[in-house]
Amino acid sequence: MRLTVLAGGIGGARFLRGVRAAYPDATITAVVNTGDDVTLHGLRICPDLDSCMYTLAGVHDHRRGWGRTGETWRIKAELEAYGAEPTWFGLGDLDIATHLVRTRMLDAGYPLSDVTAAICERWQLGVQLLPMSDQRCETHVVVELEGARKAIHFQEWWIKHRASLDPLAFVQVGVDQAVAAPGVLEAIADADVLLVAPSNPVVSIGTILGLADIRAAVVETSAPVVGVSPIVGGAPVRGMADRCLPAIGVEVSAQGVGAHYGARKTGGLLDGWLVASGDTADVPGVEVRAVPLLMTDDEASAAIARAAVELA
Ligand code: FO1
Repeated sequence: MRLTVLAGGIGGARFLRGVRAAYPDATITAVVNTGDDVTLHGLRICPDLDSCMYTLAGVHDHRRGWGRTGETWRIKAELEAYGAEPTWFGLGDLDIATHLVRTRMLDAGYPLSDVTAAICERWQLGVQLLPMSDQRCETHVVVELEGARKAIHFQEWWIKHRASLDPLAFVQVGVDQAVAAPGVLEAIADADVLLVAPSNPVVSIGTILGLADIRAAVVETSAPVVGVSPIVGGAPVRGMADRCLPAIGVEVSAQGVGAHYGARKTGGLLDGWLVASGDTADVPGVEVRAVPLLMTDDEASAAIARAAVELA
Protein backbone atom coordinates (compact mmCIF):
# COMPACT_ATOMS: atom_id res chain seq x y z
CA MET A 1 0.00 0.00 0.00
CA ARG A 2 1.26 3.49 -0.85
CA LEU A 3 0.44 6.25 1.62
CA THR A 4 1.31 9.87 0.88
CA VAL A 5 1.08 12.51 3.60
CA LEU A 6 1.04 16.31 3.28
CA ALA A 7 2.82 17.46 6.43
CA GLY A 8 4.24 20.45 8.24
CA GLY A 9 6.27 20.50 11.41
CA ILE A 10 5.58 19.15 14.85
CA GLY A 11 2.02 17.86 14.38
CA GLY A 12 2.93 16.43 11.01
CA ALA A 13 5.99 14.73 12.42
CA ARG A 14 4.07 13.00 15.20
CA PHE A 15 1.38 11.94 12.75
CA LEU A 16 4.03 10.40 10.48
CA ARG A 17 5.25 8.30 13.40
CA GLY A 18 1.67 7.05 13.76
CA VAL A 19 1.32 6.25 10.06
CA ARG A 20 4.59 4.30 10.14
CA ALA A 21 3.58 2.43 13.30
CA ALA A 22 0.17 1.55 11.87
CA TYR A 23 1.42 0.52 8.41
CA PRO A 24 5.03 -0.69 8.75
CA ASP A 25 4.91 -2.49 5.39
CA ALA A 26 3.47 0.43 3.44
CA THR A 27 5.45 2.77 1.21
CA ILE A 28 5.07 6.08 3.03
CA THR A 29 6.01 9.40 1.42
CA ALA A 30 5.73 12.73 3.19
CA VAL A 31 5.46 15.95 1.17
CA VAL A 32 6.85 18.45 3.65
CA ASN A 33 6.35 22.22 3.90
CA THR A 34 9.45 24.31 3.21
CA GLY A 35 7.83 27.70 3.70
CA ASP A 36 9.37 27.94 7.18
CA ASP A 37 12.89 27.59 5.77
CA VAL A 38 15.33 30.35 6.64
CA THR A 39 19.00 31.25 6.22
CA LEU A 40 20.58 32.43 9.47
CA HIS A 41 24.27 32.76 10.44
CA GLY A 42 25.07 31.58 6.92
CA LEU A 43 23.23 28.27 7.44
CA ARG A 44 20.18 27.01 5.56
CA ILE A 45 17.62 25.77 8.07
CA CYS A 46 14.57 23.67 7.12
CA PRO A 47 12.49 23.44 10.33
CA ASP A 48 9.67 21.21 9.12
CA LEU A 49 11.91 18.76 7.28
CA ASP A 50 14.15 18.61 10.36
CA SER A 51 11.20 18.17 12.76
CA CYS A 52 9.93 15.26 10.64
CA MET A 53 13.43 13.74 10.35
CA TYR A 54 14.35 14.00 14.03
CA THR A 55 10.91 12.86 15.21
CA LEU A 56 10.83 9.83 12.89
CA ALA A 57 14.41 9.04 13.98
CA GLY A 58 13.31 9.24 17.61
CA VAL A 59 15.97 11.84 18.48
CA HIS A 60 13.62 14.81 18.80
CA ASP A 61 13.04 16.75 21.99
CA HIS A 62 9.57 15.66 23.20
CA ARG A 63 8.92 18.78 25.24
CA ARG A 64 9.98 21.37 22.70
CA GLY A 65 8.67 19.38 19.75
CA TRP A 66 11.46 20.69 17.58
CA GLY A 67 15.22 20.15 17.62
CA ARG A 68 17.23 17.37 19.17
CA THR A 69 16.93 15.67 22.52
CA GLY A 70 19.98 16.22 24.71
CA GLU A 71 20.70 19.41 22.81
CA THR A 72 23.27 21.95 24.02
CA TRP A 73 23.47 25.63 23.14
CA ARG A 74 27.17 26.46 23.44
CA ILE A 75 27.58 27.82 19.92
CA LYS A 76 24.42 29.89 20.35
CA ALA A 77 25.90 31.43 23.53
CA GLU A 78 29.16 32.19 21.73
CA LEU A 79 27.29 33.82 18.85
CA GLU A 80 25.46 35.99 21.37
CA ALA A 81 28.77 36.89 23.04
CA TYR A 82 29.98 38.14 19.65
CA GLY A 83 26.74 40.07 19.27
CA ALA A 84 25.99 38.07 16.12
CA GLU A 85 22.37 38.68 15.17
CA PRO A 86 19.81 37.19 15.33
CA THR A 87 20.04 35.97 18.90
CA TRP A 88 16.32 35.02 19.09
CA PHE A 89 16.69 31.85 16.99
CA GLY A 90 17.47 28.69 18.98
CA LEU A 91 20.40 27.13 17.12
CA GLY A 92 21.43 23.93 18.92
CA ASP A 93 24.91 22.43 18.65
CA LEU A 94 23.68 19.04 17.36
CA ASP A 95 21.23 20.74 15.01
CA ILE A 96 24.01 22.85 13.51
CA ALA A 97 25.65 19.72 12.10
CA THR A 98 22.52 19.12 10.02
CA HIS A 99 22.55 22.70 8.77
CA LEU A 100 26.28 22.55 7.94
CA VAL A 101 25.85 19.41 5.83
CA ARG A 102 22.74 20.83 4.15
CA THR A 103 24.32 24.22 3.45
CA ARG A 104 27.49 22.67 2.04
CA MET A 105 25.51 20.44 -0.34
CA LEU A 106 23.20 23.28 -1.43
CA ASP A 107 26.25 25.48 -2.06
CA ALA A 108 27.74 22.66 -4.17
CA GLY A 109 24.61 22.85 -6.35
CA TYR A 110 22.61 19.88 -5.12
CA PRO A 111 18.82 20.49 -5.05
CA LEU A 112 17.09 20.39 -1.66
CA SER A 113 15.44 17.07 -2.53
CA ASP A 114 18.85 15.39 -3.06
CA VAL A 115 20.20 17.04 0.09
CA THR A 116 17.21 15.82 2.12
CA ALA A 117 17.64 12.25 0.83
CA ALA A 118 21.34 12.35 1.69
CA ILE A 119 20.77 13.66 5.22
CA CYS A 120 17.92 11.22 5.90
CA GLU A 121 20.05 8.23 4.82
CA ARG A 122 21.81 8.20 8.19
CA TRP A 123 18.54 7.85 10.11
CA GLN A 124 16.85 5.03 8.10
CA LEU A 125 13.45 6.56 8.77
CA GLY A 126 11.20 4.07 6.93
CA VAL A 127 9.43 7.11 5.51
CA GLN A 128 10.57 9.09 2.45
CA LEU A 129 10.70 12.83 3.20
CA LEU A 130 10.29 15.06 0.14
CA PRO A 131 10.47 18.84 0.30
CA MET A 132 7.41 20.25 -1.42
CA SER A 133 9.73 22.13 -3.81
CA ASP A 134 13.42 22.53 -4.61
CA GLN A 135 12.80 26.23 -5.14
CA ARG A 136 12.58 28.63 -2.18
CA CYS A 137 9.07 29.70 -1.12
CA GLU A 138 9.73 31.31 2.26
CA THR A 139 6.64 32.41 4.20
CA HIS A 140 6.69 36.04 5.20
CA VAL A 141 4.11 37.67 7.46
CA VAL A 142 2.74 41.16 6.78
CA VAL A 143 2.46 43.06 10.09
CA GLU A 144 2.20 46.61 11.38
CA LEU A 145 5.52 47.52 13.00
CA GLU A 146 6.42 51.02 14.27
CA GLY A 147 3.41 52.40 12.46
CA ALA A 148 4.35 50.94 9.08
CA ARG A 149 3.34 47.78 7.23
CA LYS A 150 6.19 45.42 6.63
CA ALA A 151 6.77 41.77 5.77
CA ILE A 152 8.93 39.85 8.24
CA HIS A 153 10.13 36.27 7.91
CA PHE A 154 7.78 33.71 9.41
CA GLN A 155 10.47 32.57 11.89
CA GLU A 156 10.91 36.11 13.17
CA TRP A 157 7.16 36.47 13.61
CA TRP A 158 6.82 33.01 15.20
CA ILE A 159 9.85 33.04 17.49
CA LYS A 160 10.97 36.62 18.13
CA HIS A 161 7.43 38.02 18.35
CA ARG A 162 5.72 34.78 19.48
CA ALA A 163 3.10 35.50 16.83
CA SER A 164 1.92 38.44 18.99
CA LEU A 165 1.81 40.83 16.00
CA ASP A 166 -1.49 40.45 14.16
CA PRO A 167 -0.76 38.81 10.81
CA LEU A 168 -2.34 40.90 8.09
CA ALA A 169 -1.31 38.42 5.38
CA PHE A 170 0.93 35.44 4.75
CA VAL A 171 3.03 35.57 1.59
CA GLN A 172 5.13 32.73 0.16
CA VAL A 173 7.93 34.60 -1.62
CA GLY A 174 8.66 32.90 -4.96
CA VAL A 175 5.81 30.39 -4.86
CA ASP A 176 4.58 31.45 -8.33
CA GLN A 177 7.89 30.39 -9.87
CA ALA A 178 8.22 27.22 -7.79
CA VAL A 179 7.33 23.69 -8.92
CA ALA A 180 6.90 20.45 -7.00
CA ALA A 181 10.14 18.69 -6.13
CA PRO A 182 10.96 15.46 -8.01
CA GLY A 183 8.76 12.59 -6.84
CA VAL A 184 6.09 14.76 -5.24
CA LEU A 185 3.51 14.66 -8.04
CA GLU A 186 4.03 10.93 -8.54
CA ALA A 187 3.64 10.29 -4.80
CA ILE A 188 0.29 12.09 -4.94
CA ALA A 189 -0.89 10.48 -8.19
CA ASP A 190 0.19 6.93 -7.22
CA ALA A 191 -1.05 7.00 -3.61
CA ASP A 192 -3.68 4.54 -2.43
CA VAL A 193 -4.62 7.15 0.18
CA LEU A 194 -3.56 10.79 0.45
CA LEU A 195 -3.49 12.01 4.06
CA VAL A 196 -3.46 15.63 5.21
CA ALA A 197 -1.61 15.72 8.55
CA PRO A 198 -2.87 17.76 11.53
CA SER A 199 -0.48 20.59 10.66
CA ASN A 200 -1.05 24.33 10.50
CA PRO A 201 -3.72 24.73 7.79
CA VAL A 202 -2.39 28.16 6.76
CA VAL A 203 1.41 28.15 6.86
CA SER A 204 2.01 24.42 6.42
CA ILE A 205 -0.80 22.71 4.47
CA GLY A 206 -1.79 26.00 2.83
CA THR A 207 1.80 26.59 1.71
CA ILE A 208 2.11 23.12 0.17
CA LEU A 209 -1.17 23.58 -1.69
CA GLY A 210 -0.03 27.04 -2.76
CA LEU A 211 2.10 25.32 -5.40
CA ALA A 212 -0.17 25.17 -8.46
CA ASP A 213 1.10 21.80 -9.70
CA ILE A 214 0.70 20.20 -6.26
CA ARG A 215 -2.85 21.49 -5.88
CA ALA A 216 -3.70 20.20 -9.39
CA ALA A 217 -2.22 16.79 -8.55
CA VAL A 218 -4.32 16.60 -5.39
CA VAL A 219 -7.50 17.49 -7.29
CA GLU A 220 -6.73 14.91 -10.01
CA THR A 221 -5.46 11.97 -7.96
CA SER A 222 -7.67 8.87 -7.87
CA ALA A 223 -6.68 8.40 -4.22
CA PRO A 224 -9.21 9.36 -1.58
CA VAL A 225 -8.02 12.38 0.43
CA VAL A 226 -8.57 12.33 4.19
CA GLY A 227 -7.55 15.14 6.53
CA VAL A 228 -6.99 15.15 10.29
CA SER A 229 -8.14 18.25 12.13
CA PRO A 230 -5.32 20.17 13.89
CA ILE A 231 -7.97 21.99 15.93
CA VAL A 232 -9.40 20.15 18.93
CA GLY A 233 -12.15 21.72 20.99
CA GLY A 234 -11.73 25.08 19.29
CA ALA A 235 -7.97 25.37 19.81
CA PRO A 236 -4.83 24.05 18.14
CA VAL A 237 -3.24 21.17 20.00
CA ARG A 238 0.18 22.83 19.53
CA GLY A 239 1.58 25.79 17.71
CA MET A 240 -0.35 28.86 16.81
CA ALA A 241 -2.83 27.95 14.09
CA ASP A 242 -5.31 30.06 16.06
CA ARG A 243 -3.12 33.07 15.30
CA CYS A 244 -2.99 32.21 11.59
CA LEU A 245 -6.55 31.17 10.74
CA PRO A 246 -8.21 34.54 11.44
CA ALA A 247 -5.81 36.16 8.95
CA ILE A 248 -7.49 34.15 6.19
CA GLY A 249 -10.98 34.51 7.67
CA VAL A 250 -11.30 30.94 8.88
CA GLU A 251 -12.96 30.06 12.19
CA VAL A 252 -10.67 28.28 14.67
CA SER A 253 -12.59 25.02 14.74
CA ALA A 254 -12.71 21.60 13.11
CA GLN A 255 -15.75 22.86 11.23
CA GLY A 256 -13.97 26.01 10.08
CA VAL A 257 -10.85 24.24 8.86
CA GLY A 258 -12.87 21.43 7.23
CA ALA A 259 -15.00 23.95 5.36
CA HIS A 260 -11.88 25.91 4.41
CA TYR A 261 -10.27 22.78 2.94
CA GLY A 262 -13.56 22.03 1.21
CA ALA A 263 -14.88 18.95 -0.55
CA ARG A 264 -13.08 17.49 -3.55
CA LYS A 265 -16.49 16.99 -5.09
CA THR A 266 -16.77 20.79 -5.32
CA GLY A 267 -13.16 21.63 -6.22
CA GLY A 268 -11.77 21.45 -2.70
CA LEU A 269 -9.34 19.14 -0.96
CA LEU A 270 -11.17 16.55 1.12
CA ASP A 271 -13.15 13.36 0.74
CA GLY A 272 -12.93 12.63 4.47
CA TRP A 273 -12.33 14.70 7.61
CA LEU A 274 -11.34 13.29 11.01
CA VAL A 275 -12.37 15.49 13.90
CA ALA A 276 -11.78 14.97 17.61
CA SER A 277 -14.32 13.13 19.73
CA GLY A 278 -16.65 15.78 21.01
CA ASP A 279 -16.15 18.04 18.02
CA THR A 280 -18.50 18.15 15.06
CA ALA A 281 -18.17 19.29 11.46
CA ASP A 282 -20.64 19.36 8.64
CA VAL A 283 -18.96 19.88 5.28
CA PRO A 284 -21.23 18.96 2.34
CA GLY A 285 -19.56 16.29 0.21
CA VAL A 286 -17.08 15.34 2.94
CA GLU A 287 -17.46 12.24 5.11
CA VAL A 288 -16.79 13.34 8.72
CA ARG A 289 -15.85 11.00 11.57
CA ALA A 290 -15.03 11.78 15.20
CA VAL A 291 -12.23 9.89 16.97
CA PRO A 292 -9.75 10.72 19.78
CA LEU A 293 -7.16 12.99 18.17
CA LEU A 294 -4.55 13.60 20.86
CA MET A 295 -1.25 12.08 19.70
CA THR A 296 0.01 11.37 23.22
CA ASP A 297 2.15 8.43 22.08
CA ASP A 298 2.82 6.27 19.02
CA GLU A 299 -0.12 3.98 19.74
CA ALA A 300 -2.51 6.93 19.90
CA SER A 301 -1.03 8.36 16.69
CA ALA A 302 -1.25 4.94 15.01
CA ALA A 303 -4.92 4.68 15.95
CA ILE A 304 -5.56 8.04 14.30
CA ALA A 305 -3.68 6.95 11.17
CA ARG A 306 -5.73 3.73 11.02
CA ALA A 307 -8.96 5.69 11.47
CA ALA A 308 -7.97 8.00 8.61
CA VAL A 309 -7.10 5.14 6.26
CA GLU A 310 -10.29 3.24 7.21
CA LEU A 311 -12.31 6.40 6.54
CA ALA A 312 -10.58 6.62 3.14
N1 FO1 B 1 10.78 27.35 17.66
C1 FO1 B 1 10.79 28.24 18.71
O1 FO1 B 1 9.71 28.52 19.26
N2 FO1 B 1 11.95 28.81 19.16
C2 FO1 B 1 13.14 28.55 18.59
O2 FO1 B 1 14.17 29.09 19.01
C3 FO1 B 1 13.19 27.61 17.51
C4 FO1 B 1 14.39 27.26 16.89
C5 FO1 B 1 14.38 26.26 15.91
C6 FO1 B 1 15.56 25.81 15.33
C7 FO1 B 1 15.56 24.83 14.35
C8 FO1 B 1 14.35 24.29 13.94
O3 FO1 B 1 14.33 23.30 13.00
C9 FO1 B 1 13.13 24.71 14.51
C10 FO1 B 1 13.15 25.71 15.48
N3 FO1 B 1 11.96 26.14 16.07
C11 FO1 B 1 11.96 27.04 17.09
C12 FO1 B 1 10.68 25.63 15.64
C13 FO1 B 1 10.24 26.28 14.34
O4 FO1 B 1 10.25 27.66 14.42
C14 FO1 B 1 8.82 25.78 14.05
O5 FO1 B 1 8.78 24.43 14.40
C15 FO1 B 1 8.43 25.73 12.61
O6 FO1 B 1 9.01 26.66 11.84
C16 FO1 B 1 6.90 25.80 12.60
O7 FO1 B 1 6.42 24.51 12.51
